[in-house]
Amino acid sequence: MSNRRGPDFETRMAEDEEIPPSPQFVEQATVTDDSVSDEFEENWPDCWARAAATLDWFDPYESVLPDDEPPFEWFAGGTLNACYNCVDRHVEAGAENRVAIKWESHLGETRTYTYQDLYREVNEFAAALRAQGVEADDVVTLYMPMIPELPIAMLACARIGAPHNVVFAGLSADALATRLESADSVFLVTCDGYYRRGSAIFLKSKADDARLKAAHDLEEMVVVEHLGETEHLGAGQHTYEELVAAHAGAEVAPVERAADDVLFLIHTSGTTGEPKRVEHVTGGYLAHVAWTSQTVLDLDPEDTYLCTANIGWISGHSYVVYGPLALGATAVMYEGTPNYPERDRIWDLIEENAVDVFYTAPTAIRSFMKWDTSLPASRDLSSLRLLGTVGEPIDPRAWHWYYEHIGNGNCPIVDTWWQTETGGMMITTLPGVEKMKPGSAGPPLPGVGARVVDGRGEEVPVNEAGYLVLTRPWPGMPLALRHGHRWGEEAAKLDVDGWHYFTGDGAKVDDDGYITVLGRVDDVINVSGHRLGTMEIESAIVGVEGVVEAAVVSVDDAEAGGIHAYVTLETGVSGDDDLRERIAAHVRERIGPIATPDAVVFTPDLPKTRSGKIMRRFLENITNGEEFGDTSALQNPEIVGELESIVRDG
Ligand code: 6R9
Repeated sequence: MSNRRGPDFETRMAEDEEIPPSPQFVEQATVTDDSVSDEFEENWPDCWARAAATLDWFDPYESVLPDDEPPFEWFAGGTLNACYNCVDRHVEAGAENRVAIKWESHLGETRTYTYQDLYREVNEFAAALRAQGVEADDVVTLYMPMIPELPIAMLACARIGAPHNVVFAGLSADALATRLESADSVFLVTCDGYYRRGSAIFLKSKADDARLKAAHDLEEMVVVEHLGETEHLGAGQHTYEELVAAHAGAEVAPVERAADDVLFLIHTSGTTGEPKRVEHVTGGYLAHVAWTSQTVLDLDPEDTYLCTANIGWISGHSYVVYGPLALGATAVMYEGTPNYPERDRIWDLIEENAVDVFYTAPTAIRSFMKWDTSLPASRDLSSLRLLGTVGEPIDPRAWHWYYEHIGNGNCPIVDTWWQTETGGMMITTLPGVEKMKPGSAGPPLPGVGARVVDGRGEEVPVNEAGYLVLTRPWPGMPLALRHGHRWGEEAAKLDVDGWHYFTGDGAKVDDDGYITVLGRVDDVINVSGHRLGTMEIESAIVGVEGVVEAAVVSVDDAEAGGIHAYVTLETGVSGDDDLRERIAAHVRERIGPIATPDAVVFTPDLPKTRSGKIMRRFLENITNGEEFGDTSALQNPEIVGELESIVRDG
């Protein structure tokens, strides 16, 4: 397998420390009975009824999973509405005054929505969307920053059965246009702009650009006046405020959706140049995220919970919005970044709101470590009961820092492995039952089948690296996998018997069945927790005049992170700083700032196999100053040494 792996690979391979959850935690944990795994094993797939039981169904399902062959129709025959489950039922149960969303702006201004407030505004906006012509199954694209109107719009869509298609606000106009086309979406909700580190970013103008670039025109655009600077509104464009006011007090009955009706679309990076469209369905997805919020995040309705993920990505969909709200908990949401206005922003939010459960990413933890340990120490973080991480492997050093400096040595950490494609958590400890091993995510959740195999599909020996495959269907699986698609290019590489999904990750298993995820082994790279496709970035780079070929690799330095691009040029074109800047600008325009290369290396050639495939592995070795292996399979082995000296000598 490729050695796309973190700098701490060796440490993680050697780690064998075990830490039990504290007795105080176990005493109150939602799941404390270790028979739950056996019960799921003996009673599979019916065990997943426990996840479905976290929801209210209009029509009960007839079968948990009618067949063990595709199509996998989880909770077949059941009908429900995700918005009803996240909002109405809590109001009906008398929790109308409980806070659903507590939002803080980049300047510290707060807005609080009780479940009753959420009910009112979601209904009003649902009525407004209907009046704009949105019907069930019409896709509504949401290009919005971290403002309360984003979850409100998601829930309003869910209420009327219109799948949403959230596009991360940091992506460019081109990226939005591609995603509008991919989703065949003619409705867009956006906002005039937002602040990031004190400066305003004008989103509406990016949305207008995307509108011109997309192959089809938009029918309606709704603009939230967040900066209060909405200039010109064209035909078919309305402000959110005006629409909601026009439907003040409106109520819209939640539309009954079949368990496998689509709840939302989301695009992620795959192994091709195009974004990968993933569709999640109402019943299985919601059951999966509600159940894992309850059992893994240990959330109770009384809890206040902070997840730092942006709603533009899957973590925000599942564990800022749907999971916590389905359980009726209080979600804290903030605009901006953890270091603006100050580097103690997160600790401030935790103290102010007496946050019980905190879920973040290793990249954020590494920044917190770098910033200053005295910052969290100066705050009262004693409300915290459980910590979680997601997005990339966490090295034991960062794990220990998190455990000691944030959790005060008594909050369990759940290191949750999952993906856009899985919808919800798949591999993690159950915090009240299982010991933690820093650096290792843990065993597969009860009911989840995961194996680490070699290229022939054989299970690899304990503690040896192999490919991580999921071997059983799960409720949160997306539409394509339900219907038996193999997500071709990935599945085709492995020869595994029976139904399986290849995750694109490398991993190893220890003798307790704990899985340590080692990182991506396909053409997807993980840069500071952002998932990016090498092909996507390379296609953008070759779009620059004078460029012939490009290959990008990720930098292993966990703190610096980043992307290096190796680029060949047309004869006569000079590789200078001006061209470097044009390349960077073009990537920003095509994808967004997160994909911009940190270094561009001009080279006469790229290392290639005899069949002409670029061997990024050698470029990774060069970038990261590692030994490179056997180059004899290359058609141009001499280029590896040449490139090494180009990089070394700057
Ligand atoms: C939820 C999310 C998925 C990829 C995944 C893997 C990496 C996520 C991880 C982890 C090690 C963990 N990843 N959680 N690696 N330990 N706890 O991040 O979705 O953006 O689709 O990324 O992230 O490489 O394949 P997504």
